[in-house]
Amino acid sequence: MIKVLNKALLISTSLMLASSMVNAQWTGPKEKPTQQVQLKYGPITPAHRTDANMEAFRNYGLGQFIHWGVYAIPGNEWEGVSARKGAPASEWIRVWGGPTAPKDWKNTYDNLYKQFAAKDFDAKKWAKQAKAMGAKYMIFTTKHHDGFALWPTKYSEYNITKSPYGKDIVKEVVDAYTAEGIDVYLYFSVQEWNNPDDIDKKPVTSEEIAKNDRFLKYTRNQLLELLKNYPKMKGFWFDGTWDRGWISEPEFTYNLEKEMREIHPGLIIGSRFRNDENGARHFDTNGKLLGDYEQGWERKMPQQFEWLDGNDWDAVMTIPPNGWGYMKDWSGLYTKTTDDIIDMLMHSVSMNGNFVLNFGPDGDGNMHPGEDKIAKELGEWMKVNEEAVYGVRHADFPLSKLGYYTQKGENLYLTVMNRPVNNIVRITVPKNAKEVPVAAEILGNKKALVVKHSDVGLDKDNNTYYDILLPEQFKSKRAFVIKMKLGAPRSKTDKLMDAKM
Ligand code: FHN
Repeated sequence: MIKVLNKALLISTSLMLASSMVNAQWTGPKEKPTQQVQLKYGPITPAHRTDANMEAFRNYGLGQFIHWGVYAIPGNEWEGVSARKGAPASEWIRVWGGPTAPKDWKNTYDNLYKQFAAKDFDAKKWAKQAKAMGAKYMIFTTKHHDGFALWPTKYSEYNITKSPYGKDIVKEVVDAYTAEGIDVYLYFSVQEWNNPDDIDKKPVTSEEIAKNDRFLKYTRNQLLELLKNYPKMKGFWFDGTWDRGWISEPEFTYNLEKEMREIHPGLIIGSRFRNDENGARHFDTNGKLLGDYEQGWERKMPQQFEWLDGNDWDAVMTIPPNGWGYMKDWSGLYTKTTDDIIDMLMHSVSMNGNFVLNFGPDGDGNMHPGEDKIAKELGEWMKVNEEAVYGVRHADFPLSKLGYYTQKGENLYLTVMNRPVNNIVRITVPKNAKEVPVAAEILGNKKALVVKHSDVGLDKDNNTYYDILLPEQFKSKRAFVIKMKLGAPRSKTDKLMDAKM
């Protein structure tokens, strides 16, 4: 019977995930509504906030996500049996169903907090590692879908004070990262699997209405508590807001967003917090972004800059294909390499987004050795190349097959992912450009590179070309960055006779 129920839950969970993917509009160009309607619960903050907090968000470039909670104890397996085929992700292990699920698993899971001793947890060590990796902000799971709060909340018994660890983990994280100059954002799942008041449906009966009301009140209390307890935090990273009870209360969530912003001026909230009165999420019925940045780029990358429609955004990424919480066993899975991560980081920043790399520490508080390796290698790369990552913007140059452009004022950066075999890095520049590459060097190697105007003379071509010559003896095992100085063109692009056809 339990197995049947587990299976049903797993199927409904997968359907829910699948349907949220189908409804998602962020995987391609967004269709703009043809008409604008009057809305009561549209955006609260102006599009493209320009205050200091939002400017800081725009300049982060690289962030760290940490998923930590009682799901770290099993690490996607239990008593030698893997949950890989039975749970959608390691931090979703509570919903493990099907033939491999342990007997009475949910009950076992709900008692795991009694083993959460976190004996090696050292927030300062995590923060130092994040700093060395080059992260400028971090997002920390205060409470995931299982409902276990890592702070001593007054509003639920299911919290860290009941575990053997006992101390306020959220405070330790906020303090340690802030001390390292890394801004902290609090991840908060609205949906709670083990909360009987979370009905995950539009309430209809008086009992459902009472439950949902209690659940909304409880969520508000916890959020205001987090704001009060951790005033150094910069924003919330919401999740689980696909909850149908939550979606059914747009007036409540609208007022709550206003209230939180009043309590914590400058607060940054992404597009996952709430929906409008028609249930539109991320973007309201008029196509306007709900929140300060687009928060739908989870394990995905925009192919075209235009898809982003000028919005701020972040991409959050796992190292294994999926699985945000600790996964003991990475064998048989493709785990992203440091080169993959550098590629996605530069892809993101070249399109005005931040890239956030996820870490899932084990139940003792240690990062996975694979995460340690990537953090170290990425940090080494960032040390040399950070100038092409922090505070940069999309560069309005034709795309290069060789890598990603970023720009800061008169400096244009090309992160070379694909080195040409002839060592000639060709930069395509519109013929009418007022600014073209006039000098170049490789970051980490101050020697000036030769820059030549190569007016190839292709008929009907709107572009001209600048060639940067890489020294043959220059070797690099990873992507490298060419920093170019932009200036007025020093040579003319010849107007040739059009080819007669
Ligand atoms: O269901 C969660 C998942 O476990 C994880 O926390 C990710 C992180 O972005 N968010 C949800 C899925 O969108």
